[in-house]
This record gives sequence, structure tokens and C-alpha cells, in this order.
Amino acid sequence: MGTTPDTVWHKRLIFATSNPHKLYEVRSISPPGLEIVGLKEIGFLGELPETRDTVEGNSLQKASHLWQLYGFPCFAEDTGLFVDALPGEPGVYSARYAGKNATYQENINKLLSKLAGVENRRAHFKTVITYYDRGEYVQFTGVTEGEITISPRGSSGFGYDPVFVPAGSSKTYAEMTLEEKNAFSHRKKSFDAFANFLFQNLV
Ligand code: ITT
Repeated sequence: MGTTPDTVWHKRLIFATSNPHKLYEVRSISPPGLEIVGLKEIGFLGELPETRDTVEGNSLQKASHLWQLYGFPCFAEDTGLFVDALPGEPGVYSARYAGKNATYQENINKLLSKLAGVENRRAHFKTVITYYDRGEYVQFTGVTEGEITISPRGSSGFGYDPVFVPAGSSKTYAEMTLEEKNAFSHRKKSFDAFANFLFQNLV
């Protein structure tokens, strides 16, 4: 296992994301020896396609697209916020809920206005990571249940963090430090499963 301080294990992997917050979060939980390289660092400044109707489909589409362009082993992740009272929403449209180039604030405003007066605030985040190499892929899922607040709270993080309180906490993700968010995070759950797979299969 490559987890001891004297490890010589080292692996470089391309993370197929254009979202700097995701890159930052994943680097904060990446085990020693695993170097995560972003798209900018390999000179890719375009947009990866996301035209499927599930997070599993979009995650696979992003990873396979990058692999076809470069031929390097890589991984992608797709995340959606799923609100019980609004079946399927924002879901795979989480990034563009209020329109194609919507800001995080506009997406939050739309969500809160659709939930105005709604008592059932239950929701969950779902992240699916796809590891892709030589035409083959494996997926790892992380889910965190919680509730949508009445109004935004906190200024850390990104996306819907100011309106999501994970079960077991009284704080929104945006009121937490990164370490606190990682203790609940949907992204960390999927990434831990992925890192475990890498150690089991590639060391
Ligand atoms: P890439 O496709 O380049 O990875 P993206 O931002 O488009 O970046 P997604 O398609 O997965 O990523 O969009 C998911 C959206 O869901 C994202 O833009 C945020 O609005 C939201 N989101 C994802 N993870 C989140 C998190 O940990 N906390 C709050 N909101 C999150």
C-alpha cells in the first residue's frame, strides 16, 4: 500500500475538470504519491461535452472524451444536487439551472424561489467519478444527504454550498472549513473509493 511516509509510489493522473474548486478539493484529499494534474496544466482550455441525462453518463462522457484526445489515463467527475420536492432538479443541470452561463448565485436564487413555502427541504448531492484508461472505465459514487436552507449562509466553497446543510451538521457547507466539508462531502466519499481502487490495482 503506498500510504507510508517512505513510500516510493507515485502516480500522475489528469483530472478532466474545468472547475478550479473541484480541483482544489480533490487535491486536498488526495493521498501522498498521487499527483493530480488539471486541464489547464496540460494546455487544454476547451470545454468537455456533457450531453447525457445522468451524472453517470456525463462523468463517463467527460473522461472518455479526454482519453480519446490525449490517450493518458484520466478521471472525470460529474456532480448533481437532487432535491426531493423537485424530482430530478437541478440534477444533471446543476451547473446551468438558471441558464447556460448562470452564476452560482443565480442558480441558488432559482432553487430557493422554487422551494418558497415548501416544507420538505430534503436533498442530496451525488458525485460520480469515472476513471478511464485504454477504452476501459470504472465508476465510483459518493452521496451525501441533507437539507436546503431557507436562505443562503456562509461564504466558503462554491456552487450550492451556501444552501446545503449535510445531515449531522447545523452548518451549511459554505459555513465550514474545507476540512469540515470533507468530513461530510459527497466528493470525498467518491474520491476515497477511487483512491482505494488505485492502491489495490496499480501498486
Ligand atoms: P466540470 O464539468 O468541468 O467538472 P462543472 O462545474 O461543469 O465542472 P458539473 O457539471 O459536475 O461541474 O456541475 C455541477 C454543478 O453542481 C457545479 O457547477 C456546482 O454548481 C454544483 N456543485 C458541484 N459540486 C458541488 C459542491 O461540492 N458544493 C456545491 N455545489 C456543487
